[in-house]
Amino acid sequence: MKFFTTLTFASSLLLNAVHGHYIFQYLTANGVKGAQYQNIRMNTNMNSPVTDLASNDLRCNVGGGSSSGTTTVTVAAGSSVTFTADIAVYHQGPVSFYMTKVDDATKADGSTNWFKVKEIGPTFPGGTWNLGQSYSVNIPSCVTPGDYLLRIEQLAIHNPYPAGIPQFYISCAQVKVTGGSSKSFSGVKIPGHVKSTDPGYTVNIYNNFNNYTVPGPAVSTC
Ligand SMILES: *[C@@H]1O[C@H](CO)[C@@H](O)[C@H](O)[C@H]1NC(C)=O
Ligand SMILES: [Cu+2]
Repeated sequence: MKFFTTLTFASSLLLNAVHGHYIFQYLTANGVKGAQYQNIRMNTNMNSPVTDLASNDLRCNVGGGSSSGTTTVTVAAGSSVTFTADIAVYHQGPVSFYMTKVDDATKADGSTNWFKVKEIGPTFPGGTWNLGQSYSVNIPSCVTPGDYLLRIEQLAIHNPYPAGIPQFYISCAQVKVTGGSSKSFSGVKIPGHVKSTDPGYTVNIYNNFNNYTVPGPAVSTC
């Protein structure tokens, strides 16, 4: 058993090194695509995913707990922003977007409450996932103006669970929202937003896959 564990670990390290995982590195806001990591916090874990459901790295990826040179981009409430990865997403799974209201996006560590603003699940029949290189989200039109961390999460299902542990591919953008209204959403803490018992986390997507609930809280709407 020990042998197999070690072997599996070693081969997954090898796999991570060999196949290039996708990292969301670019943010398009106001119709302008920013430079690499200009408005997205840089990670320090190469292209490895986060898999520990209790880790603070689930907030903004490993190394993304501080801004380290990333600047904050001003965006209007209601406008569309897009995250673009270096290569297209190829592991099947849902995409979610979260926001957290902060005093200063360049200083925030993501320990404040996060609310979900959009989720992209599979389409049925067939259970087809939206795999792409760019994913867009509208900043809700009703949010309180000010600084936010805006987070994308792609949860790569690795069946069968629990031998295959889902992988989180995460990036956080720093935005300053203008306009809007005065709505504030209660939100949830990260880590803690996804549980190891969530059907959308443990599901086998190759066997009787007829419905799917994206993990995390319900989408907050205006
Ligand atoms: C599919 O629906 C059933 C019945 O409501 C539910 O028990 C199950 O957890 C759902 N599966 C997923 C993956 O969301
Ligand atoms: Cu992989």
